[in-house]
Amino acid sequence: MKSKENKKTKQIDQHLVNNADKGMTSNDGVLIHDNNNTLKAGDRGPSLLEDFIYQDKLAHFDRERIPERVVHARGSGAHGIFEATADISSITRAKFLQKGTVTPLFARFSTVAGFKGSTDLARDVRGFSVKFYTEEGNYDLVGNNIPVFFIQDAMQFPDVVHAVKPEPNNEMPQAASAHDTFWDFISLMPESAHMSLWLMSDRAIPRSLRMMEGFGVHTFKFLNDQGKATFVKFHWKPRLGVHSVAWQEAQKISGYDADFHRRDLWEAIEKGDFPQWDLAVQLIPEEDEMKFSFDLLDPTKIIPEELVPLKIIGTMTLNRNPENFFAETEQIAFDPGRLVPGIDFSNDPLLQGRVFSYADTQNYRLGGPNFHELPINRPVNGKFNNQKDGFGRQDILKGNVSYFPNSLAEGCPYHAMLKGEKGFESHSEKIDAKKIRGRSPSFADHFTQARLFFQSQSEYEKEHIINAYSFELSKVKDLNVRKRELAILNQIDPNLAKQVGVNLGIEPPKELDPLTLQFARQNFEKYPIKAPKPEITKSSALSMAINPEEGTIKSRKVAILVADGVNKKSVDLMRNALQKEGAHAVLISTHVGNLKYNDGSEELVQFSYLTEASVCYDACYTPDGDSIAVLSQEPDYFQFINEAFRHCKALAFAKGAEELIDKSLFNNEKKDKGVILESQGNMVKDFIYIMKGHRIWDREKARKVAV
Ligand code: HDE
Repeated sequence: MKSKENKKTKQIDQHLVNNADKGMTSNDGVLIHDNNNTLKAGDRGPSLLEDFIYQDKLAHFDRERIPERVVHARGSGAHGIFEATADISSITRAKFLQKGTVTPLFARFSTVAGFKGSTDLARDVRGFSVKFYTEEGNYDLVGNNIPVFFIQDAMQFPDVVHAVKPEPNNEMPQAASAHDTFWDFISLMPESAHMSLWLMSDRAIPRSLRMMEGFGVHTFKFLNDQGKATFVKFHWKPRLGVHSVAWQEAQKISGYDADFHRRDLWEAIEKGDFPQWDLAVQLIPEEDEMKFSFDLLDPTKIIPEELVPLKIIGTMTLNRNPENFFAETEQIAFDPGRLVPGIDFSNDPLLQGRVFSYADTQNYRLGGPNFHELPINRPVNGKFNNQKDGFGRQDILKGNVSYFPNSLAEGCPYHAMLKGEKGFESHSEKIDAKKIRGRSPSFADHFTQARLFFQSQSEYEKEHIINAYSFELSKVKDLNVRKRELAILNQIDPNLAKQVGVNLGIEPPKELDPLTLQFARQNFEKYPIKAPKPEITKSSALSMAINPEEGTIKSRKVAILVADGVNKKSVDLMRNALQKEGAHAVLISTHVGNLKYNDGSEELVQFSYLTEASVCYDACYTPDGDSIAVLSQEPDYFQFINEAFRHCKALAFAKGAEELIDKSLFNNEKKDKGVILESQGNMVKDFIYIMKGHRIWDREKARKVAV
């Protein structure tokens, strides 16, 4: 598709139903006279079995639910496009990746562990799935926001999922890894050490789905026209940068707005702040497969960007919200096992296992083999084969032929090879091996990259990781589990183990626990091994720390804290400046409805201190005016600014509002660089600059305020 026309949304639109001006009908199109009352034998008599209108309504209602996804049940999605921007024609023949091609897509972001109705702000991995509706069929890149995985072999997937999900006896806790079974499993599985560090980092509590990276995780293969393979890793880089919230904030957001991420994505698209990511690849020539100190096929390893730089090959833009959550976001069926020509699997044993599981789960979840025909799943180039029948079949196959070879239908649908066309072909890789049920010894180094990750973090990020392990392991009741995990942390970084140990009141064991060793030795004859020397010990790409000079406040939400009598000029000064930067100012007052300005004008306000909390905003500003007398008596106002301070956000105060700081819990912190006073410089400019740095994390270190 070269033009900007979106074939997918056009296809979807054919299925839209609009009830406007329509009389209500039964499912068979019969106009309904009364949809409030069942048919009865007299006013006070029993209901009659012949009431087909009632049965039609209730029978459908009784079947409204389908099984939620066994993992990644909670998700939010949107339509968009992908525009290929680089010439990689010598590397892959995939048409949608050829420079200038525009392809419609649907993206779904998810948490892993929680049920469908759980909070968005759980500490968790985020799914990052993209279905490209290409001219050569659907291609699904089903990734995560963390580039490595807990396990190396698909056989253990049900185990890791059972361990993290709510415990089977009491179904607790919901959407949380901070419990015994998860850490029991992790502490027996040293291969999960690397991913557990990412999970304990701020990556696991994103500020927004629009502000997280995505990774294909596995190594895949690109194939060119000649069938030559190149290994490839996929990365999605958000144009808005990679940002998190603070852990305490995450917990509070879960109470104030459990849909925080879903709402943020929805509102951004509605406002025209279309989220964008660049798609980047790391390309590794086939000959270099064995060149690294780690195995490319091991999904617990990254390829540091310093070893293989990223090459940007296109951009994804999400520009349309679904019309209907169930029909689109819920019924979309992702499957990393379906490829288009020019892309192939590697032999990563986790990826190989995924190839089976996804189609299998869709067959169950979506009720049979015709889920490909649901509008959201249909390829835009059509599907033509001899598969037929099954529950919910929609396509109506013409003619009497549904087999191949045939002559009665002139050999159609034909095989590409018979017409000299090129369809999907797998890489003709030579394999000469014995069948074994086991693991490659090259997968046995579990700590070097975990260490690389930890050592690449800034000081505040390390602190957050220490706090996260301390939080999670404190929630574990079994003391042996705590100790066993501490022994793993000690292998990664003694200082990490020591500090977590202080919080748990345990001295970190020097050696891995005998049980951990026993299970690891089931997979690796020699364990632990002497790790190969890593190419690097620090990688700046692994840290989320940012330089405000490179930051943006585009689409951020800033609370303007007002009350009746507020000075309009003082409000507009900030609001206009924020608007120029693409940020959104939101007025919060003591009541919703009309706000009275000092100049007599009025403005409709939709948010009050009763409904809003600072955790749902990126920064706050207090303009001056007669509102100050009101706010100085308003405990919820002080709660708002105290919390904003605690969560390391920028707070600006107009000159006449500065006195409010004296009543706050940070009244000694007027010199804090994130507390910006109009009387002391260029307030608007300084405020925006500080916001570009996302948070003033060093404020946290000093633990200057407790709320
Ligand atoms: Fe999945 N995974 N997974 N997974 N996964 C599912 O498919 C599975 C893995 C990922 O938005 C399920 O439709 C196995 C890695 C995402 O709809 C299921 C293994 C990565 C989503 C399944 C893995 C992922 C899923 C559940 C180990 C990152 C949500 C419902 C071999 C690269 C997709 C469903 C969406 C969903 C199986 C490991 C990402 C059961 C067996 C590694 C983003 O099929």
